[in-house]
Amino acid sequence: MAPFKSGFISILGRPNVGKSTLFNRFLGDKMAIVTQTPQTTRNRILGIKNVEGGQCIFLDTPGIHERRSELNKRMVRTAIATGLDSDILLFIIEAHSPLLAKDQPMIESLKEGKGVPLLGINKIDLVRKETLLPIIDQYQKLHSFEAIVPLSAATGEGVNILLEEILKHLPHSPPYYPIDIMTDQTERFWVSEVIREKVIQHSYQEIPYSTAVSIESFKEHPERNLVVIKGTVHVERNSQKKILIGKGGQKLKKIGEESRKEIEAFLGAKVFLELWVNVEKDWTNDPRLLDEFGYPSTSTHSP
Ligand SMILES: Nc1nc2c(ncn2[C@@H]2O[C@H](COP(=O)(O)OP(=O)(O)OP(=O)(O)O)[C@@H](O)[C@H]2O)c(=O)[nH]1
Ligand SMILES: [Mg+2]
Repeated sequence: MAPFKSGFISILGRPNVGKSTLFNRFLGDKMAIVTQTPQTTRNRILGIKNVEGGQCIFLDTPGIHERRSELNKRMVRTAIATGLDSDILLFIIEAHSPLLAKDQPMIESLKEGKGVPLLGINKIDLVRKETLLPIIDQYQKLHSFEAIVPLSAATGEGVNILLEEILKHLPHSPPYYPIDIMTDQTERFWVSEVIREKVIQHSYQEIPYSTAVSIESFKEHPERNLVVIKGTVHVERNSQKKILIGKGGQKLKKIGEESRKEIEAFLGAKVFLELWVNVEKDWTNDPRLLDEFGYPSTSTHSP
């Protein structure tokens, strides 16, 4: 019998290329939030897929981008540190807008990692197949990728081929996690992320970049199959608070309703969700608030 394989696969790339969509597709479940707005993912998110003879530990990461605020810096540091520490570095680019010049520094900064580099060209559902060859050619020259796989995380096309490549390059190792563990994230974190997703989907312009969600209380009442959750959406300015609450509180109500439905389905319980909006001036540059809201500075392997 072939020896067991297990290892860590980091999914890396610029914002909005479809890393979280692919992560969820690999895992067959919504474990990371997805929006049409760049810079959605802010933490490294771990998801485990057990296959015959192997265990893949996928790590979704924040998109690598220019660093403006302290939050941006911490997000990018998290992505780089995760990449440097993993067995396989899965870079993702978009088929319809490959940006070699912007991907180059990102790939350079991760070259000192010990992991096997793979490239996934995502969103092929948006392009004609003949546009792919020149992209493959360009990226092959950029780095010695062990495999380059065109795919669509949205439709699933090519995802199994990519999974086979991952399994091929996964190191021999006993499993890192017991078979019944799917993630290391808490229910509280997942709930805060779902609320943040709805906030982003319902807000415009600069607001998505300025919101954080904290869960003040999470009380389970098993006898009534009920969970009572109190959450706060933090924004940076009063004007943002106004927009988020909306006329007569309509927008916040809609965000709350959509979040509640999804949380109920996930927890398999009735949920009472209370949401508040709080203004924390310039929290995206405040180290103390960043720590408090769940974006600690990762000191290892910083670029
Ligand atoms: N057409 C198409 N859209 C996709 C595909 N994969 C992802 N998307 C869309 O691209 C957008 C961004 O997807 P995400 O998965 O959030 O991207 P991300 O790379 O995780 O983004 P950040 O977390 O911001 O770095 C969403 O609107 C997705 O629905 C794909 O294969 N085809
Ligand atoms: Mg993401």
